[in-house]
Amino acid sequence: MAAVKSMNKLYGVCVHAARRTAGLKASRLLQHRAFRVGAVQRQQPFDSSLEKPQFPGASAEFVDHLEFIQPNVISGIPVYRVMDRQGNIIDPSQDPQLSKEQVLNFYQKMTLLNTMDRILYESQRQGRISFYMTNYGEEGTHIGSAAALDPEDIVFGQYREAGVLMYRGFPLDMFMAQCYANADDLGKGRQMPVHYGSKDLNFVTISSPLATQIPQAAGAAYALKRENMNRAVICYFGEGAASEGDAHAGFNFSATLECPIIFFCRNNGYAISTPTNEQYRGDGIAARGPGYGMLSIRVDGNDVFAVYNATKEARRRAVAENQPFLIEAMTYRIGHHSTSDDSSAYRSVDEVNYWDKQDHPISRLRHYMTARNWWSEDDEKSWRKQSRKTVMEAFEKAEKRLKPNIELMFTDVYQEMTPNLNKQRDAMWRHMKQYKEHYPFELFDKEPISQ
Ligand SMILES: Cc1ncc(C[n+]2csc(CCOP(=O)(O)OP(=O)(O)O)c2C)c(N)n1
Ligand SMILES: [Mg+2]
Repeated sequence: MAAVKSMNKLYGVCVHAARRTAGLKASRLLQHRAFRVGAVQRQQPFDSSLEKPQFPGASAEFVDHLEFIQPNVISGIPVYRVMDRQGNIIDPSQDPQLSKEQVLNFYQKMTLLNTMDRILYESQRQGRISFYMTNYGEEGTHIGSAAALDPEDIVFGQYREAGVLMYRGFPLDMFMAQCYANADDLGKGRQMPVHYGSKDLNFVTISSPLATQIPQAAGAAYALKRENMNRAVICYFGEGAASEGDAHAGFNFSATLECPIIFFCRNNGYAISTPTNEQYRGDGIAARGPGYGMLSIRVDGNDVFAVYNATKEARRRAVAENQPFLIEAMTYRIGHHSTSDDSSAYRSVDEVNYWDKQDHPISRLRHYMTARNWWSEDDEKSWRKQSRKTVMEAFEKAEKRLKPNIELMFTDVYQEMTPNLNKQRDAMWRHMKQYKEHYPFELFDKEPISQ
C-alpha cells in the first residue's frame, strides 16, 4: 500500500511539473506572438511596395494584379544557323573554320550513313533482316554533334543516331553484324536490329522503351562529375520521347545535381504518326529548358556547322561549369518511322519532297564544299561507287556469317548459371532435338562459349 501511495505521489509530482513546463512554454509563445503583432503595429506607416517575397521556393517580386502567365511568354525561340540553304556562311564570325579534311570527313560520314541505310532498309524489305530504322534527313544532327565531342564522352542514344556511332569509328562490319544478329555481334544476337552498343566507343546500348536513357544519362553525368575527369555525357532523344515522365526526371536531376550533360533533342516533326502539333502545346522542347533552370538553344539541325558550334560550346561549358545544356535540333524525318510504318498514311508526299529536295543537310554541306572547289561531280560519283561497294561487302560478309551459339541465350545475366536456367537450357535442347527438322542447326555457331 505504502509503495502504491508513493508511486501515486511521484506521478502527481511529475504531472504537475509537466503541466507547469507546458504552461510556461505556451505563455512564452503567446508573449512572443504578442510581441510580434505589437512590433508590426508599431511599424506604421508601412510601405508595402518594399516587401519582398521570402518563400524558399522562388526568387520573385510581389504583384498586386491578378494575371495568369501566357504560355507564349517564351515563344518563337530563334533557330541558330551558320549556313543558309545554299551552303553560304551567313556571318563569317560563326564559321567553325574546319579544315578541308574535316569537312570531307563530315560529308563522307553523312553519305555513308545514307548508303548503309538504303541497303539495310532494302534488306529488311527482302526479308533478310527482321527490322530497320533509317536516319534520312537527320545526318547533320548526328555528325555535327558527334564531331564536337571528346571520344571519352559517353553517348546515350535513342535509336536514330547511328551516325554518331559511325563518326566514332564503329565499323560497317559491326553495324551489319548487329542487324544480322550474327556471331560477331557485340550484343550476341540478343537485341533487335539498330540496338547498337559499344563499350570501347563509350556508346551505351540502345533500349527500346522510350526515354529510359534520359535518367540513366543524368546518373552517368553525375558519376562523371564526381570522378572529375573532364568528361561529359550527351543524351539524344526525340521530341516524342520528351513527353515521357522519364524526361522530366532526367532534366530535373541533372539541373539540381549540376551535371555535365548535353540533352540533345532531335525534333524531326513526328513521333511515328504523331505530328508535333499533337505532341505538345508550348514552343517545342527548347522552351522547357528555362523551366528546369537549364541553358538552352534551338538550332537548325540541317546545318551541320550550327549543330557542331552549339554542341562544342555546350560541351565546353558543361564540363567547365558542371551544368546541363539543352539543344533542340530542328530537322525532319524523311524516311518512314521504321520498317513497321508506312508514313504515306499520315503525311503528304509533297511535304516529304520539300525536305528531301529543298532543305537537306547533305546537299547543304555539298553546296559549301563545291563553292570552295573541294568537291567535284567526279569526286561525288567515285565516292558513291566506292562507299556502296564497301557497304555491300560488309553486308555480304554479315549475311554469310553463322548465328551466335544458341547457348548464349542463357548466359551473362548471372555469373554462374542458376538451377532454373540449367533446367530451361536442358528443356530447350530436348525440344530442339525432338523437332530438329524445324531448326537449321548448321547456321549456328557451335564453338564452346566462354563466360
Ligand atoms: C515507352 C514507350 N512507349 C511507346 C513506344 C513506341 N514508340 C517507339 S518509337 C516511338 C516514337 C518516338 O518518337 P520520337 O521520340 O520523336 O523519335 P523519332 O522516332 O521521331 O526519332 C514510339 C511511340 C516505345 N518504344 N516506348
Ligand atoms: Mg520525332
